Amino acid sequence: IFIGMVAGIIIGALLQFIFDDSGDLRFSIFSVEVSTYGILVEGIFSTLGQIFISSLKMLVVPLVFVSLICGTSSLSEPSKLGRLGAKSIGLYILTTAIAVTLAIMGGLLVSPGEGLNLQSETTYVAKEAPSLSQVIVDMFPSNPINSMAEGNMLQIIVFAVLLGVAMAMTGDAGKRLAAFFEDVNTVIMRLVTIIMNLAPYGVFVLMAKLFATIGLETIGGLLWYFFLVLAVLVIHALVTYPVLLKVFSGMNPLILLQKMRDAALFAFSTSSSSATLPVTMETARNKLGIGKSVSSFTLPLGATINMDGTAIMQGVATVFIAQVYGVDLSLGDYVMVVLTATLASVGTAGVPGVGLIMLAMVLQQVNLPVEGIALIIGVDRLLDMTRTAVNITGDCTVATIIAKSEGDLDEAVFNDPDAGHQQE
Ligand code: DAS
Repeated sequence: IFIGMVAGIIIGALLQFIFDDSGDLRFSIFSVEVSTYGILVEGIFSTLGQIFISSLKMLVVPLVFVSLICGTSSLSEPSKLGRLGAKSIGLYILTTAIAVTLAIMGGLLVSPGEGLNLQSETTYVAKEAPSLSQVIVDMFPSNPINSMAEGNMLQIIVFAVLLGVAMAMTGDAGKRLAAFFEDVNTVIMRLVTIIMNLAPYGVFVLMAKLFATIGLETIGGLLWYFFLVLAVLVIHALVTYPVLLKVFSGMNPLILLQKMRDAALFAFSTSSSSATLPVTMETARNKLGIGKSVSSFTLPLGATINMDGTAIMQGVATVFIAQVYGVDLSLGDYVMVVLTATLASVGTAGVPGVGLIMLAMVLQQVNLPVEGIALIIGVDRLLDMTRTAVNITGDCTVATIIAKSEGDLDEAVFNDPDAGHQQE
């Protein structure tokens, strides 16, 4: 993907150099009958780029619907849903909501997309902010099939969770259906992998078109966006988590961060919370002293529904894209972004690049141009690696807090700097 990005930037910049803004050759070396620029940039790059973006959007509804059904139907056995479930889900939602709020505040403070005023193919008017009670009423679908057809993600999420809970409470029939959805989920995740394998080519054409048509000031905005996401990720990992750990468990945050190093590096290199889960579990048990009953429940749950890093990217990206396209989002819209990004991270499986697919959903929900993803997709891989490391750090922080509150934390192991190394 990185090579695709660099190649796209080079080709795009070359095209910008050879052709002027109206698409004519800057130097009349030879008379070109059909404008190469038109065929290349408006034709091939634009078409292929739109196909790639559409294929990302294509996955949103099935991915969220099925992965949430699988998540809730396996989760909501009454035994599991007890205190542990309530604490885990409560803390995961809390940390993710803090993450998105930090991201939006950062975006409004730094305003990375200010003054870039790109025109999107269709004009976007931010819809008037619905009242909070209306937002809650609108979350419940009167026609779930219509919600899917419209891509109304909050309604799809609510329907999937209710269906999952009902399945878990319907004995054999529910178990058969859950097994069916597990298979569908496996196939859809394969489809996600296939699409993400096309990402290098998709990123190439998107970046080539972008850099052939945008001005230097937008590149500046892109760099602001990139470093702002990194900054909020670092703040969330080094401030929010340590404060929450200290306040809710009294344990030493520096020890946790130091012990998370290996797992965080693994997450960084794989960009996948799910792939990192075995390492996260080993770190939790052998280095942090978190008992089996808590770690075996909260960490798999966290790898699936707790993605603070992803929510941070989505918060900053939404503000950036709104600014770039000159759309003024209202406070109600930002509340909707917090809600959707938090719920989106619930429906996001921990695989590379899936946070970007969910971003399409957040943008749709606040009526922003989804093609704005083309602006940031080129730098997303490096951000994905960093936010995945933040995602699993959040999982371990919450697991430590819950283990302490459940009396399932071996503090001697937690405070022993060499714990867990003996086994290696
Ligand atoms: N890479 C995802 C994860 O595994 C997060 C993302 O795509 O944002 O956590």
